[in-house]
Amino acid sequence: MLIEAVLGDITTQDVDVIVNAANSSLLGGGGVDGAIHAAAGPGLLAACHELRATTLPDGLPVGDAVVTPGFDLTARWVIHTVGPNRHRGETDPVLLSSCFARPLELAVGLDAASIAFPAVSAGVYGWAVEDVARIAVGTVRVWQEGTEAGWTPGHPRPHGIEVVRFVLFSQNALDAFRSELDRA
Ligand code: AR6
Repeated sequence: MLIEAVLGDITTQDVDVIVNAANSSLLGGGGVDGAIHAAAGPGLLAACHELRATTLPDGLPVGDAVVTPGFDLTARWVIHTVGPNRHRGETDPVLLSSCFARPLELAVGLDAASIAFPAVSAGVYGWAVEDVARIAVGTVRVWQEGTEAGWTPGHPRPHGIEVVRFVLFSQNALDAFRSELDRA
């Protein structure tokens, strides 16, 4: 499984799944959330309204994740997660770690081979991008080790994920993720 970091716009990534840094309402916002809704078209907002009307009447809890189709995006699926908001005192790294682990679990259930993440909580929600990078890269590595424990090549793979891509919107964020990836 390749774990990589690139500079770019997550909405144009040619991957099976992109992850959205949403809010609990799931009904849109600014930042990467606004960009994903704009690129996916109105079907995405309608799907989010449907989730709120059915399985998520109180919204999506912080650290959890939910799947919708990708509509007009190249990505087949969007996995929406809600990062912890430092401005509301949500400083527990376990909550942020869950924003990377839960989408990976859901992506396995979708038979996805590739998934792209933004720097969840590093914008409006006020986390330092260095902290997000450390938690994100650490979580993906721990998830991979746990999932592949006991697997020997030649036997069926425990998951189909081949590429985990962090898509960063600034050079500063890219540097933070690359420096974590360079750590052995
Ligand atoms: N592609 C990749 N990364 C992006 C893009 C893009 N097109 N646009 C912004 N980023 P934020 P949060 C980066 O604020 O901190 C929304 O209003 C951005 O530079 O989008 O989790 C939601 O509705 C930053 O590094 O998400 C919530 O209310 C990172 O994505 C709230 O913001 C995350 O910034 C969530 O705040």
